[in-house]
Amino acid sequence: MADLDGIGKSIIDGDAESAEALTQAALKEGVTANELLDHALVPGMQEVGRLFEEGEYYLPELVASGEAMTRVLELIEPLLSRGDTPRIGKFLLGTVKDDVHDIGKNIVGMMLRGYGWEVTDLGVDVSAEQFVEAVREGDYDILGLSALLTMTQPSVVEVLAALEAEGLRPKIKVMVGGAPVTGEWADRIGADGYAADGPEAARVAARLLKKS
Ligand code: B12
Repeated sequence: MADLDGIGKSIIDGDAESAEALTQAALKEGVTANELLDHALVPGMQEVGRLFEEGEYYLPELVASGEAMTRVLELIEPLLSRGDTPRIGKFLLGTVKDDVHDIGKNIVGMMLRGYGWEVTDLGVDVSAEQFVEAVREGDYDILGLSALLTMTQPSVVEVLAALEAEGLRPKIKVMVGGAPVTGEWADRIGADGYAADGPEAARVAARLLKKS
């Protein structure tokens, strides 16, 4: 029996080695990458967030859990991003300025690749100017902006304003996501779409592509 609870606990404990070993064992037993995400990894990270919020965890624990999660995501990435799927569109992705959270963004990117999107990931702490430059240079269908801090939500608005100012807004659909982001907020700032997780991101992206 795959030890999904054990994997979640290793993430919570920030024990990358145990998380990797248990994940490898689970994959050998036929557990799918999506099962791992839904039943071990994402709940584990949510618990880390709760412990941090309640003052039981501090930054070093957050960092260790983040690293354990990143190592496991690297292991399951090839399973999520199947290379043989036909390309359905081009997706530009990044975490906004002053924000270095990338776990959720990376999951969204992997899932979109799995659903057949060609994904270009600009990384973290990406400025509005960098997004604008990439949109101008490439022929992307959708831009996905990730923000995990209430403090960096204004950076999302800045990207939209910069695209507008450069006359590029009609060229691309914009999707937003991240823990503090809601569908209501996405509507309010004039984004085209919002999604709470990877599978929803793939559904919304497919819908937006049809509209464009
Ligand atoms: C891990 C973590 C870190 C790690 C990040 C490691 C990494 N490589 O990403 C480190 C240690 C670096 C970190 C630092 C900080 N963090 Co932090 N962090 C977290 C934590 C615990 C988990 C985030 C995570 O990975 N979740 C798991 C993934 C799967 O979920 P997700 O990110 O939400 O992504 C999903 C969806 O949101 C969505 N999605 C995400 N992006 C996108 C994009 C698009 C386009 C779409 C469609 C969807 C989408 O799909 C994803 C997949 O399901 C959260 C707690 C939480 N509840 O989120 C705090 C949290 C986000 N951090 C917080 C804080 C305060 C900080 C620091 C300021 C702490 C400090 N004092 O320094 C710094 C800020 C650093 C910076 N400038 O960015 C606060 C933010 C509070 C707020 N409302 O602003 C939180 C909420 C913790 C808390 N409860 O207080 N953090």
